[in-house]
Amino acid sequence: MRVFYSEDHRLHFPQAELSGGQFVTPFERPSRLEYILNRLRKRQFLDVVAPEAVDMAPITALLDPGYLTFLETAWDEWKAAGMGGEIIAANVPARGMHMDRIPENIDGKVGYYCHASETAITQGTWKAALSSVASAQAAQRHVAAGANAAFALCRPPGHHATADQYGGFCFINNAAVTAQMFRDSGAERVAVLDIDFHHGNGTQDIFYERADVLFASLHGAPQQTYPYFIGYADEKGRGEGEGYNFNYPMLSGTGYSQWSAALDDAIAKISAWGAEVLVVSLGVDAYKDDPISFFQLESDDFTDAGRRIGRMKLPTVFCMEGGYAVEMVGVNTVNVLEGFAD
Ligand code: Q9C
Ligand code: ZN
Repeated sequence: MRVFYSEDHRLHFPQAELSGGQFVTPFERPSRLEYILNRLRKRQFLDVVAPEAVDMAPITALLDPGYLTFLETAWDEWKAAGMGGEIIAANVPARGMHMDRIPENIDGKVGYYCHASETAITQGTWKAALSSVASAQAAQRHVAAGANAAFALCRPPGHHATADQYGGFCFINNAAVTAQMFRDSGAERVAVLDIDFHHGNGTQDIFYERADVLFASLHGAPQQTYPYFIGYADEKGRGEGEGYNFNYPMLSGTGYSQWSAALDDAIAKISAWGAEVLVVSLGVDAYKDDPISFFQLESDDFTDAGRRIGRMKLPTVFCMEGGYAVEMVGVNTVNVLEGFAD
């Protein structure tokens, strides 16, 4: 399986994440990818290539152009306004306020385009986010050209980013861009399967009213974890999209028997629908020792999950999402890929 990876992810390394009332070293850090690359090498995934330059056209077509301009210019505006440190959202539109009037002041704009203040923007964030989506695009082209699978080793991750909001360590929704590119290259039915521990709110939102991209997500129940305000089982899509969104929220302590039953159900939905291609939002934070999650998956369970996904026999792009038990993030990620290829 070919792996697409850009060194430019390093340009995004915030010093601080607001976590439990304190600033901590961000959980989403560059070393995550070192562990994954080392494990790939060890397990003979030697076909690792840098992506070509990002193709902006499918990104501006799918996402909000004002949001993209904001991401591109936010750092300079923040500095020009005389603010130090890193960009952190402090004021967000809440119940009873205007949701659709964009402030002029950069501090206000940050709140408008952000949904969770743990995620900081730094000088290199925009370039890193573009390099991340470039890997997803290269993986999509590789599979559209006939490969049966590819792994986009994306960082920063993407599934929490909507068309016009960042948060949850995500800025550009790599999996959503990948799915749309499959549609543009002729696939009629594209499925996105999100096995990251957290609900893929961004991907759900982008395709919520569409019947051509089916979304299924296995995740921690929103009453117990981020993103808290979305991810319930009764969110089934809207309008034309009704019946094409499947959420599997699960409570703290969930182990592989329950998790894999949800996976099997999602796989059955995707297969019954007749998906032609699959995009997997591959987070491995369902692991038992993940520092910010509460499922109980063992490393071998990831191999088994990959095997179940592989039995669909669909052309597949894996996009890296979360996973923060840094020593094991490599093993668990590569286990999914090995199970898939079995
Ligand atoms: N104090 C992904 O896995 N909450 N994003 C962090 C830590 C946000 C996770 C809580 C979690 C975002 C891609
Ligand atoms: Zn996650």
